[in-house]
Amino acid sequence: MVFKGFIILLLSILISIFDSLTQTAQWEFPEDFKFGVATSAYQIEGGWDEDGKTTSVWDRITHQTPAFIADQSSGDVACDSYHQWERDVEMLKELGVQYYRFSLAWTRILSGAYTSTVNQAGVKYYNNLIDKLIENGIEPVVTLYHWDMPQKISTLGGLTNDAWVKFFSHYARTAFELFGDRVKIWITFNEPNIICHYFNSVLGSGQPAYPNGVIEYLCSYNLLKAHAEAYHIYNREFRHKQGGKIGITLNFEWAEPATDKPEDVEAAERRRQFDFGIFANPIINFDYPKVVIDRVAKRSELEDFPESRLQKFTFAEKLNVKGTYDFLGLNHYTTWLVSNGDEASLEQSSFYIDTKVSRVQDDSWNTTGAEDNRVVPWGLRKALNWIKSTYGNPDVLITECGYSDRIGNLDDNQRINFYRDYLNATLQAILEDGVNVKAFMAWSLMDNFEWNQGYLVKFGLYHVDFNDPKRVRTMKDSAKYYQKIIVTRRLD
Ligand code: PNW
Repeated sequence: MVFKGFIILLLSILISIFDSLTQTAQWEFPEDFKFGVATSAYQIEGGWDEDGKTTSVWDRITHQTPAFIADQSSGDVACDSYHQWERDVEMLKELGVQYYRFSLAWTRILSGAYTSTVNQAGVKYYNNLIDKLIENGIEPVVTLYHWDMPQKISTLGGLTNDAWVKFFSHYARTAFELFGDRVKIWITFNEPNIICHYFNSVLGSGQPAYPNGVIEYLCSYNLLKAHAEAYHIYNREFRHKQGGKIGITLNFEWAEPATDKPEDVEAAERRRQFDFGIFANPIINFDYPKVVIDRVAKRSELEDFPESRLQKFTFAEKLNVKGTYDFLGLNHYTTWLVSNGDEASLEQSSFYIDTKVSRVQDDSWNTTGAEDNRVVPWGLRKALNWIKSTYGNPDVLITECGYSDRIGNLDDNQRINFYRDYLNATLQAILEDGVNVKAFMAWSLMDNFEWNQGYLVKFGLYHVDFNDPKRVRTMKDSAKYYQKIIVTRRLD
């Protein structure tokens, strides 16, 4: 009897040890999951007119209209990565990341009035960087367009001119030719919705910076066509010999219904479709989302437009855009509570007015140190689940996620908490919900030029001393934390 009891006790102890072992083994990032960090050319490189680089819209706006930038600064020098790139690779090595996402400056690689000539010095810069990354076992994830449009192309109307498709295709093909032997993950555009809906003067169309419900859709249409063209070029001319992957990065702030009322639930879904679906649906499913088509048509009619302001695809174009992705890039920062909005005055017309929602953030959610984006980790999990169910569970690379502050302190505990919670949400989405998330890239490797916030808002895992001509970089505590997660592949 005693012996039997002993055996049972022993067995149950063994079972519970086995259980806890397998459970902890399971609560880890899957073997093929990659950790990385992200940056973009204009935000870090500097060297704005060196070695044959031509002017981009960001060079133009920072020089011509400094008031557009909160601290009247520019990316002329930024983190000086044009000269300090070896230090950047050292940091990546120190972090232990598998991926480094950066963008190419179109104006560094192609020169001439309409960017038809290869600029060897610019090519050499990226060759050096890419070679060094590979030498150190870090895979380059390369964005072709992270907002630094050649100024000349902007004066033609940028993305509102369909010649954009030709300019961009030429640039994309050149990049595949030059770097595709080593770069295996390509991203055509960073955040089309920001490009077309927010700063259209600087980023998209070359038109004045006011929301415009005609320009925004024209920009989206040409952007999707250019994306598809780049994808097909890769497919036809490069994939068989280079064997890489190509996708697009969309920005998605989760839209949570503010109440259970059907009109708010509907409004939240409308917002998701206007923000994300407008680009994801043509690429993954087919055509623009129905709610976008219907709503823009209705509003256009109220505004007395002769037809819908939404730039429609022909059937052939819909087919050509469909399926042009190997993965979906996701940038995620925050979450909003969304409710149904009123029909705005008919004097104005814009994408946001078309969306017909209002949104707020909950006061109980923690603010970031820069007080804009609130910290809502469950929003990331919901966004990932929505992508899974809306688009048939495509492979998702989280290409940006990060925390901002204004102090740039090295003991950045809030940023540590942020990464812990957002990485945990990612892990839940993978392990509990079966979402195909394949990578997480922290924004950003280091403090850098945060667009119209200049150097006031800091996202870095590394601090950068912008008063030092060498732009000395120092590891923050969050970098050490990320380093540890990358080694252990688990959260505490
Ligand atoms: C992303 N918003 O931009 C960009 O890809 C990065 O270049 C940038 O530095 C980073 O986020 C941090 O801001 C966004 O207003 C800009 O919703 C604005 C918004 C979202 C993303």
